[in-house]
Amino acid sequence: MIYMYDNANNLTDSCKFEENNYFYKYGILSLQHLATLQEDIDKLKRAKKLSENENFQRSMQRRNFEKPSEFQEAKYLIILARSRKLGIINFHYNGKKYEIKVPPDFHDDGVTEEDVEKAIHKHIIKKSGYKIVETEKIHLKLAAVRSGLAKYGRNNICYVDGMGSFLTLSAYFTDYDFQNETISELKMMDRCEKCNICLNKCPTKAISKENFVIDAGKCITQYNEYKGEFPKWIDKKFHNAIEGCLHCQYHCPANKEVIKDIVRLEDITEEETKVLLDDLENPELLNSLIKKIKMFTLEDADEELPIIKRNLEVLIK
Ligand code: B12
Ligand code: SF4
Ligand code: SF4
Repeated sequence: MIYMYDNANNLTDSCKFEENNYFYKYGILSLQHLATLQEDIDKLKRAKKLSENENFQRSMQRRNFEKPSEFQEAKYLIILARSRKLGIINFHYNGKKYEIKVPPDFHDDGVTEEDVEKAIHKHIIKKSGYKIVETEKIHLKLAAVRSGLAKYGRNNICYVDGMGSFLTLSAYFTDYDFQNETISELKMMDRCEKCNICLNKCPTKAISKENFVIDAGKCITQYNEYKGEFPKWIDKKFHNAIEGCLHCQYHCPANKEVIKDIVRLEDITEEETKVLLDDLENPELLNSLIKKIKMFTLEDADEELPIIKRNLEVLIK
């Protein structure tokens, strides 16, 4: 694992830790600042800067910065970044080998929610008697930036020193009192001022200079993560990953080092690819395919396999 600290932001050494060879960094935010974060979002809504895309709007409606009613004793939010690796997987099909990218947060790296919670108690809280409650309801990038953990890239994704943008964010309410009221400004990385690579590489022009928030209705991920036919305006050539899209991160200079550290997933054999693409009946091969791609479990296969099949078809057929 390549892991560099360039100390470009205000983080102290105590805000990073390693557990079982996985790297974490965290920020904290006093709940006194929740209203400020909500106002950041509301301002964007009032200025009509957000995409009208239905899926995106549904996701926005589910999110807010309210303290959970069942945990009124909560005092702080812990925002955690866990470094992730780009995955590569070879699909063999009709005598050819296709090397396909699996974005960092789309394949299971074996770390469970329980592992992460244990690591938080061990490395962050450090004392017994305190509770943490995970929340997926908040806008995680905004909380990460406002806590000083991350900065935005022009591509609207968060960057953490040493991890680039290859990370998973999570957040936890806690009753532990960090006695720190600091809140950081909304910041874009300095290097983005003189760089437009992501803007130019985005095949659908979802990134623009006029609106810092991407046009979520134009982002490929909005379509290839879910079931259904691709809209006609998404050219087949635009697709570049088994799910999600990597164009605005792959070519980013802030990811130059982390991109070298890939994880090679096990090759998918001709027969296994045929189970997926040509509906070859074989439960055993289907099982081994699911285990190798590490993107979902057998229980979710009915939902997920048609998505992977459709995505792979545009990449290799
Ligand atoms: C909805 C969603 C999507 C939507 C919309 C994406 C978006 N940009 O909002 C879609 C499906 C398109 C999507 C795509 C992806 N997503 Co997504 N997504 C989410 C989700 C569920 C909510 C995001 C959200 O709140 N968006 C709303 C916007 C308004 O929030 P925001 O960008 O933070 O808004 C602030 C800034 O824009 C800023 N701002 C506004 N103007 C200005 C001006 C300046 C100068 C500055 C500095 C700031 C600034 O202020 C806003 C707040 O006031 C989060 C999980 C979560 N619970 O948060 C994951 C999440 C953001 N996604 C994630 C990932 C990895 C992705 C993909 C990279 C996946 C992939 N490989 O394909 C792509 C990236 C696309 C992109 N370029 O952003 C990660 C991001 C990790 C990281 N490194 O940042 C998250 C956090 C999931 C996770 N648990 O880790 N995603
Ligand atoms: S490609 Fe350039 S502009 Fe885009 S996020 Fe990376 S450094 Fe910033
Ligand atoms: S993930 Fe792909 S489509 Fe979405 S903004 Fe980035 S480059 Fe554009």
